[in-house]
Amino acid sequence: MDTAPVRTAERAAFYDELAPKHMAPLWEVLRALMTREPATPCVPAIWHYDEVRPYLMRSGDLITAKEAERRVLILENPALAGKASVTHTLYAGLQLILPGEVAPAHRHSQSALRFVLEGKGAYTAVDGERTYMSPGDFVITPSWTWHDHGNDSEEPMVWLDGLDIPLVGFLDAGFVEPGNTETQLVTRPAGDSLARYGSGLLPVDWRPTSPTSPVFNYPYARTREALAQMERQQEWDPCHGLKLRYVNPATGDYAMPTMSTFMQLLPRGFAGAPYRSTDGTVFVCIEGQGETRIGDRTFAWGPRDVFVVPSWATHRHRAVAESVLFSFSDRTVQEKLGLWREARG
Ligand code: 1HN
Repeated sequence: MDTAPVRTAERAAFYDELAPKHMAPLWEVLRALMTREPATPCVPAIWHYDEVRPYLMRSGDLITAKEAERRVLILENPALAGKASVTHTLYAGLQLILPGEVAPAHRHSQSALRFVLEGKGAYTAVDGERTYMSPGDFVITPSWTWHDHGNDSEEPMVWLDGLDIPLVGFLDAGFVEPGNTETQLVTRPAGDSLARYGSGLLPVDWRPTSPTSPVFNYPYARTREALAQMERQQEWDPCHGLKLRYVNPATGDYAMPTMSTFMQLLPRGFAGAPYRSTDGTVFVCIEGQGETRIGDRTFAWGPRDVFVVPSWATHRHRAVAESVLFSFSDRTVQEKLGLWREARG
């Protein structure tokens, strides 16, 4: 299994005969098809917010949110240039919406998550309900739901978009439909979903009709409060510090069917143990300061910086100040398929 068979002249001639018949010898490619361990071409990378923000603001001078439909700068894995992918399965981008702007309604099979980085008071509307967003909020646009964004505030608003675009593309399962109105009709008051489904209660006769969480904004204030309360127990995971996963309150499963999302607290001075898992992961710092060593490279991060850890890359986090990291990956998909693995040390 370790060395390829010799490519004799006779064999090569045979392969040449196979090609026009749309056939190929497996034994020539087996070692590339199946590797002892995941061998992703993806590389680690970081986008420092201070460096990226001026480009985002320049895009704001060049095109309106309406003309662009979504004014986003894609964060591409350096090894996947031109592929609109931050990992093989995930897309990431930074979206800017300026005061008074609207990003028109549409819907698509791809699921989206938003993680708010800057600004306060712009909204995203999902299925007739607007949610007003603040930094650190984790907001969901479920598959095939109408959604539009608007900024009624006085400040630019920036969030990180995470979508399952490459995964859905690989499955050839994507549909998109433009809305026939720019802004969808508001049919429910802001905060309705969170009260209805996110208060440790559920409407008595309600049954889920979708695998996505019925809560579509997980406000940072609540998440931070949970972390602050739990921190008092001083129970730290050697690799993750204190790490929570976002859940669908109706099922206990991850909040979204194709992307897992997490929030973790690293105490000041935390020096994490090495860890790796098969889900390439995008991290965003929302508070604090630290660094993550990925393979043999070290990436220093601070608030609003985004970095990506490829599948099966050994990494360890350190925190100079108490830090909070949001992250997302395709872990839920891998778990469902019985593929997900992790290793410590
Ligand atoms: C999209 O619809 C949004 O709704 C963001 O905000 C990013 C990237 C590619 C295709 C559709 C949004 C997107 C997107």
